[in-house]
Amino acid sequence: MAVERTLSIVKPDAVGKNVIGEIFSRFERAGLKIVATKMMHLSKEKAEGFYAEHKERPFFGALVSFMTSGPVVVSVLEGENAVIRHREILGATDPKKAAAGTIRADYAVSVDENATHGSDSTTSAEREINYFFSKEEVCPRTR
Ligand code: DAT
Ligand code: MG
Repeated sequence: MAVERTLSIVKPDAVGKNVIGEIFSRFERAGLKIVATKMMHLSKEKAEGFYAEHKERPFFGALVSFMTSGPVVVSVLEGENAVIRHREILGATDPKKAAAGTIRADYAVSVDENATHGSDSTTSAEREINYFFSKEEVCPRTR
């Protein structure tokens, strides 16, 4: 088992539902540690750059418009196998397919507005963490 870091986003729909703390609690109960976090309202350019891998997809415009519709909470989580464990807690991309008890099953209503983002690999995680956070903003636990 390896200690990993992953990027987590509470998307505008979940911030609007006022469940930031509930979502953080689920990460903490699973043993994932928040080592960086901030609230921000993404610009169109910032959202487009983050989702650049999807720019040819038909839903890209709607995705960018959703991600800029309200503030988000961007965090770095650290823990054993953090990338896959975080994605398990989020559930499937489409909330209709998400397992009971996952964040997307409980808080998302559609694939377009699905409450949360989680990096899909350690390679993506490194790019995504560096996209939002400077080295100084990530705070390893010292106690
Ligand atoms: P994930 O967020 O689970 O990593 P993804 O990387 O395939 O999923 O897609 C990024 C986001 O784009 C996803 O969270 C919601 C949106 N999306 C994906 N597929 C979609 C679809 N078929 N219709 C509308 N939005 C979609
Ligand atoms: Mg993805």
